[in-house]
Amino acid sequence: MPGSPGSNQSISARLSELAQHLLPASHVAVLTGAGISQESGIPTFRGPEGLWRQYRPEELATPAAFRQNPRLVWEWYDWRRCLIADKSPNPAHYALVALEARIPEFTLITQNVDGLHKLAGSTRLSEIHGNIWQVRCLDCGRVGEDRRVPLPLLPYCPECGGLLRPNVVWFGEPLDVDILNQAQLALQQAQVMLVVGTSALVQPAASFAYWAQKAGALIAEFNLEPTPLTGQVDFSFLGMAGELLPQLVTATFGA
Ligand code: BV8
Ligand code: ZN
Repeated sequence: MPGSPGSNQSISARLSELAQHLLPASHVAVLTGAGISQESGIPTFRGPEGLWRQYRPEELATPAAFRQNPRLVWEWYDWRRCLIADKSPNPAHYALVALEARIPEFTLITQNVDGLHKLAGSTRLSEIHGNIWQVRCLDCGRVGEDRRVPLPLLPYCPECGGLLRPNVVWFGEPLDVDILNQAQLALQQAQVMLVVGTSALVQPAASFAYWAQKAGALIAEFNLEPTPLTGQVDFSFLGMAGELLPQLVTATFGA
């Protein structure tokens, strides 16, 4: 299999091989995870310095945890918001903006809630797990942006006074059905799919590459380490997304 993990071709030769598939592609889908923001200084979930390290996801990123202890859950999200507030997109985010400008039907599906893809200028963007800068009212359902750092210990709805929650998808919560349908369509139509910086553990996002591959897409994974996906992909690039993705853009469209 070309460019597969075992091949001893150089990375630039494998990137050029992938570029030959990317250049003529009219439909491209990209899935990103926390790894694409790691070089911006935002800890990933499951890495050694991971966000989940201090806490277990089941303890915090669930509706039950919020019902039981909204203060603790908000403390964790507020700590993450303060951490993210002064971080900027890195070359990997900008490389995807460059691809979006050059590929007719480009869809970026992100699991990240940090908002860095939007900040970098991505517009064909689907934030399937929500956005940490948005809040949702438990009473009137109002969704709005709230960029206060820090937040009041418990934030309340400016409209009705109801308790606010982060507008993100927690474990055990379904993804927005329209967003999921849009993603599924993009994955069905993709000729090439890039999977960047995700441990491919959380469903349904971890199945997206299989869906695309079944529909005929060529799959390229970019990660620091192998994942459950690596054995199935057409190209596996082990390295920093902030280095590899700009090299892919240059290999495909020139400097
Ligand atoms: C649902 C938002 C159904 C909140 C997140 C048993 C089997 C299968 C599934 C389940 C199961 N039990 C429960 C489930 C379902 C569950 C699930 O998948 N659990 C897993 C843990 C087994 N899924 C759900 O609950 C989903 N909903 O299934 O609903 C349903 C249907 C109808 C009605 C009711 C219910 C909802 C899941 C969404 C959870 N929300 N986040 C928040 O952020 O606080 S998940 C969170 O982890 C992130 O959003 C992200 O999506 C996810 C995965 O993390 P990654 O992004 O992959 O990050 P990670 O740290 O893991 O990995 C980073 C990677 O980057 C590493 O590989 C690393 O090597 C690499 N990297 C690091 N640096 C770099 C790099 N790569 C390149 N360059 C670098 N520089
Ligand atoms: Zn309200």
